[in-house]
Amino acid sequence: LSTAAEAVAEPIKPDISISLTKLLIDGKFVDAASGGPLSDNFSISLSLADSHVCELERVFRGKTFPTIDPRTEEIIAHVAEGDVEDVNRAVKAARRAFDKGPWPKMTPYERSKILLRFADLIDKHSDELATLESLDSGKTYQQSRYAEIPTMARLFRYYAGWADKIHGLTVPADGPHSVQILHEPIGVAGQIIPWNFPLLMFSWKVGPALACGNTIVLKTAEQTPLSALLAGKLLYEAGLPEGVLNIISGYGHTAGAAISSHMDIDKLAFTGSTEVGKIVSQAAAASNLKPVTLELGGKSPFIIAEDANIDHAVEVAHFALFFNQGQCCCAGSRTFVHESIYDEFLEKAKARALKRVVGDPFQNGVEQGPQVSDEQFDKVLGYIKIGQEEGARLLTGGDRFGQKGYYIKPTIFADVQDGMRISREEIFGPVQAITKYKTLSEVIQRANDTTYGLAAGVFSKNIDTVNTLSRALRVGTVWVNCYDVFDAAIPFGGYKMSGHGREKGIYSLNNYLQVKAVVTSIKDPAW
Ligand code: TXE
Repeated sequence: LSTAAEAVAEPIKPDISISLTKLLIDGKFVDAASGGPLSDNFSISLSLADSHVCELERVFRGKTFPTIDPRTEEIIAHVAEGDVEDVNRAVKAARRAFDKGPWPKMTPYERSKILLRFADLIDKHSDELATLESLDSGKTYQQSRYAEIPTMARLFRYYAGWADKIHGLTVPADGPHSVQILHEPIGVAGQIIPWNFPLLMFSWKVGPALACGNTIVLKTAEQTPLSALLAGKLLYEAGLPEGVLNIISGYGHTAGAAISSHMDIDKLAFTGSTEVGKIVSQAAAASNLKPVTLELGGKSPFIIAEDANIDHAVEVAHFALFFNQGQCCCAGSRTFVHESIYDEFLEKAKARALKRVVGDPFQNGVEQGPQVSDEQFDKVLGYIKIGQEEGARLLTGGDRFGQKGYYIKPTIFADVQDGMRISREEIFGPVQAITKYKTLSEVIQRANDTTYGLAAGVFSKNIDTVNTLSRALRVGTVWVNCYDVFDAAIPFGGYKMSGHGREKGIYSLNNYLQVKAVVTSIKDPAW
């Protein structure tokens, strides 16, 4: 395995057949509503070849769209394409499942048991889930199978634990009143997720919503529709009542817009670009003012102080940026290195990037697969060009890797200036931007000089440096001498234009609960 070209010339054939491609509405897999039904004997009467029948079925039985293997640029499968009418069907099912139950009215213990059974099924089907995840997104199979799928199961066990521990308060109010504060599920949740972590984003959103007793209409990203359909099937196998979770594959401007503007959806949770975050917020406000939580982009600083262990810092800074092909909202995409260690850091960072193994994500030992899509591939290469034109120093990489597939060489720019676009805008690819700083107050000011505020990394052994930075940085997560440590119990979310609200942990429950005050007059306060 020396080049991606070699790997892609003979891409590894994962051992899976794609059987789930329809929309999951009301507990059943169904075609998209668009297009008329094809009469059962239509193909027979015309004596068409099989391939033509398939083609006609696509045209007449309901809209579909292709999902692409980013290793080969070829179609993996045609997937039902949900649109407004399908979202309406899904909302109707979710509404009924919420209003009539049994889900919100079930005992919390029963809900908890279903989530636990689901976690067991995730473990049981982890090979299949990981294969679909990697095939559709291009992330390495090792990462899917041994990090993300176990984390998914862990998240559902965490939320199963919450299901029977959500309760309100009693308040000692003035006057002869008994006051109960009830925490109730919010209703039908609309959830729109991206393609960089399809199953983890599914889990961060579906886990708390179900634990709190809500029903859901979830739209997956058009680039990665496959794995969530299997997850949905497994949830129903675990005992989820019909209609509680509905999954719509489809595009943002159609199905996504229908969700964010729906009058009968009570809450919207979105992860994606800041640009679309604004659009869905406007749609939510303009329709029924549904509350919105947003997890958007970032331009996270990774600060390496003069006393840091350089080898460790190089490795973690590399991981912070290149993990998942650089497609992480919290990627450490502005690396600030103290001037006293700058040259040594650059040399070692370059050596590490050159060692990074790029290739077929199903090959053992590969660290970096292809970008998810042609659009992202073009976007990242576009930013590499911009960086060169702006005068940043290209240390390594800078080009595609191989001739086929959306592979990009691990790329490093040094001497990046704060005003450059590669220092201000989200690249979302394997492009590390390194810059030099002198003083703590200078780096605090520069690190905070961004419209984003998702995360930061701090590398230092000096407790004063660590305390000063971790308090001064205007971000939702600070990782100190580590990066990308995710745990079900740790809240995640952004300051500024990285969004609002928190996912995971106890804070995520608030997104899916209403607070009701019940004030009861006490007839005889004499006691
Ligand atoms: O995001 P979009 P894209 C950033 C990253 C990336 C850029 C563009 O910088 O390069 O965004 O990626 C749905 N109404 N992030 O174009 O469009 C869409 O179908 C309702 C950061 O893929 O925001 C998908 O399900 N929904 C991010 C989801 O929004 C709409 C992860 C995200 O897609 C919609 C992904 C509309 N009008 C990209 N338009 C992160 N925070 O992790 C699109 N969608």
